[in-house]
Amino acid sequence: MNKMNTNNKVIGKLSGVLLFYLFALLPLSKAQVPLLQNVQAYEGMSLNGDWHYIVDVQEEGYYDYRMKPTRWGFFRNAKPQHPEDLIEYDFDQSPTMKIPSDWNTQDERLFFYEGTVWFMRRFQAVPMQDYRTLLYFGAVNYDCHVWVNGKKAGHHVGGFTPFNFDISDLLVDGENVIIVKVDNKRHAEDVPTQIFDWWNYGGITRDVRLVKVTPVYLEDYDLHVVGGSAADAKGKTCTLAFSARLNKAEAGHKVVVSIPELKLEQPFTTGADGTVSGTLKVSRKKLVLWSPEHPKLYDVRLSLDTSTYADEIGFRTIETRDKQILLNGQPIFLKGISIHNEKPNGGGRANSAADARTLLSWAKELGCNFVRLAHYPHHEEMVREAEKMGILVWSEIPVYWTIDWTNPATYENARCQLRDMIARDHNRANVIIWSIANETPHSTERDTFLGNLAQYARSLDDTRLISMAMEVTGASNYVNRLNDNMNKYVDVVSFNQYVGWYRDVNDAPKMRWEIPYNKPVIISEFGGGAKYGYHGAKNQRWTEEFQENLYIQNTAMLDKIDGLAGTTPWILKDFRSPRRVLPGIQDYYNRKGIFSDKGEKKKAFYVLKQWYEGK
Ligand code: GCB
Repeated sequence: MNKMNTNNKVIGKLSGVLLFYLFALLPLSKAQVPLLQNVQAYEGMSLNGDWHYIVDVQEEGYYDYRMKPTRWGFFRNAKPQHPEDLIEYDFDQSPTMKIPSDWNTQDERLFFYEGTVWFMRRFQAVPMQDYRTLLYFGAVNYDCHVWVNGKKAGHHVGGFTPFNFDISDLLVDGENVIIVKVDNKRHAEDVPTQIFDWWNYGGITRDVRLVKVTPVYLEDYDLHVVGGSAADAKGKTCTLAFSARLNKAEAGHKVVVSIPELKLEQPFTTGADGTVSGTLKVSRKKLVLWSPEHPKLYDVRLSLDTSTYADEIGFRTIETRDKQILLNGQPIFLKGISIHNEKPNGGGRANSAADARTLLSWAKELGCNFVRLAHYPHHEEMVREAEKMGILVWSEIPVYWTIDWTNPATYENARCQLRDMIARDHNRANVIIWSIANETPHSTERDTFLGNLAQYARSLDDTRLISMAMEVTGASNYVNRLNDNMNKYVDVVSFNQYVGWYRDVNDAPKMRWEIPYNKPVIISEFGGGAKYGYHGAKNQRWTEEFQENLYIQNTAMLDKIDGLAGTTPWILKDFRSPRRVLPGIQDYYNRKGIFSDKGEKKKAFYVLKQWYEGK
């Protein structure tokens, strides 16, 4: 090869890189639209099923050389047009994976993989003049780019919240191709950041759907019972507050909300900003409130102009009074358990209503009326199934440990995850707590970041409680004092403590807890590890007896905490974590479950169950 040729090659390569960067920087699409409320109510088409995939360790698929030799980016789904054409990929010849799923448990080569995988599937579409089409993803972990027929539909960051793109203008009559590039590499500025104690399951982990909407549609609505009116037993009438927002700021659209069982129906007309709000009155005697004992849901119909959509909505109030949590005006002790969104039998991301039912039925068997869905928003079915089963929910965003507090992009990322968690679930009666963080080391920067997040959460939803899992610092050896500047932002002070695991179990009887705030207290984590079926003395680490004794000591200790309003021990079942490497015991599982990864009960289960029976 002479010098000239070499230079040409370099120039060719440089312009390829330039094209790539231009491509990456240009805002090619503004198709992401605010999350559609209650997507399940809409007609559409599931895109779950077999998707072809290509593992792309070096981000080759992003390069898009428009010169010979042709090296088309994967998002074009290019095919050789002539015998001499060089295209070095082929989705149709690549293997398939079931979606939704995590790639780590679908292909054993990808068990530890963190990087990029490209997915492709085809579907048939007919153009619908009077409708628009949204492409909805329940969640994709972590960073994803989406193309429809070679054109960019959008980009989304964050592994656990839903998002939708309006792809109407990208569709063609007949066969269409969707390509999704998913990258789950960790970065210091991400949410969560680089180190976390759960498996970084990559992929299109939740449902994918095409959703048919009218050009003007109900982007969001909210219906809830107004605080005091339901909680006050003497009141004769309850007030239901209703609000809704269209996707367009258009006046004169008719929105009707009706609850046939209560014989309620009320029309509203949108103002120039495309919103409506108002109240409905219902007799207090007639309204059955949602509670764990009676998880009553009403069929609710919402119509916009000539289309009607169905939802099921429960009504309850949640508030605090001094150190108590009041559900429907009555004090409640939250008998909870923390849960990761992992499949009940073995590992892998849980991704169905059936998974949710199994996990929640274990919590029920334990006597729970509450679950902490840690450390990120779980599958929507976890919340919906829990609502049907009478289980209250703490829902959380993955602001976990040491986030990049001073980075504006990190804050924006956390803010969007919080926004979309609330957007998805704010009509679910069982969700009572939005949690904004877990175990975040104190600093002024962290206080600013979290203070802003807390205020933002409250501005979106002031009908629920705000909390976060804090850390307690030892004032002396046996005195633990909660001293967190975030106390003024939260309604419930919650903290994690690991007496018996990260410190000696014999300390438990001597421990004192000082919580100098007049707010209810939730112990958001306590626990320790045990390998199911491993038995021995109670001072032998990893035995079921060790964990059992830890639960006996801890429950006795926690009973002495003034204002204790609930606990969510760590954790329902053993879960996969790359931090947990001890061979023969952990084998990449965090063993703090009171169930094994396969659903077998450990001895600690019975201690907790008995404690909850007494509550
Ligand atoms: C914690 C974390 C949780 C961990 C747990 C543990 O404090 O919040 O994510 O898994 O401790 O097992 O150490």
